[in-house]
Amino acid sequence: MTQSTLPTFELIYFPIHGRAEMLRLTFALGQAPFTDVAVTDWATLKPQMPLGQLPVLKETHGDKSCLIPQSGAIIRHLGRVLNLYGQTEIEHTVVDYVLETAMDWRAKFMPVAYARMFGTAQELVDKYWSEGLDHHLRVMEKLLASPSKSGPWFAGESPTIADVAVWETIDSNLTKRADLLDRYPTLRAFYDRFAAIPSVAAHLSSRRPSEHRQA
Ligand SMILES: N[C@@H](CCC(=O)N[C@@H](CS)C(=O)NCC(=O)O)C(=O)O
Repeated sequence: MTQSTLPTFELIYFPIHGRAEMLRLTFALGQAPFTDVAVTDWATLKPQMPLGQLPVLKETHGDKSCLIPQSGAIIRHLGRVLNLYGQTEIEHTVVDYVLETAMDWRAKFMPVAYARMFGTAQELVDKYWSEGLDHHLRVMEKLLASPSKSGPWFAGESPTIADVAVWETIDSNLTKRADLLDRYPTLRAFYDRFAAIPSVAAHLSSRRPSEHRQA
């Protein structure tokens, strides 16, 4: 879709990075305007949401709107609509498996990031920082260097939603371990290259700070 044929987007979420920051970054990468709806009265809104959870994307075409739940479905939908899902069948598939790998990492990081809220045992938190994190970074470095694809991005010559998911997961981890990329120069270059994309840089310079520091 061209910019002029895009629907209107409202991204409904709490006023934190959480599960929505990947989606905000996707809009930034795709240079697509959207309204960032910061929910404060959740008790009232919850029953109106398809699954009683957030994030939800409200997409409006003329007088018709639909509500899309599930962050994984939303990022893939935006990937297709904004042409950030690779160009060939194999690139679509690479995007899928890199995205899934980033989500696996994120699932391991969340109980660490929100340790107090999750009641995560200190032993598990320590294990993540001493072993788990390096495992995920090595996996990502390997995927980025994969000989079966060309180009500097995870799925080829252009950045996709896979790059968004990996970048945001690295970024969330960086809020707690600022030196984590010191031993991963390829990932450091990827992180800096993505952050320097002008529309992404514009989002980064104006976004709300991450909640992970205070978690
Ligand atoms: N699998 C869902 C999980 C959504 C989810 O757990 N949302 C949380 C916030 S991150 C939520 O809405 N919590 C409030 C509630 O369940 O009432 C997704 O990825 O969107």
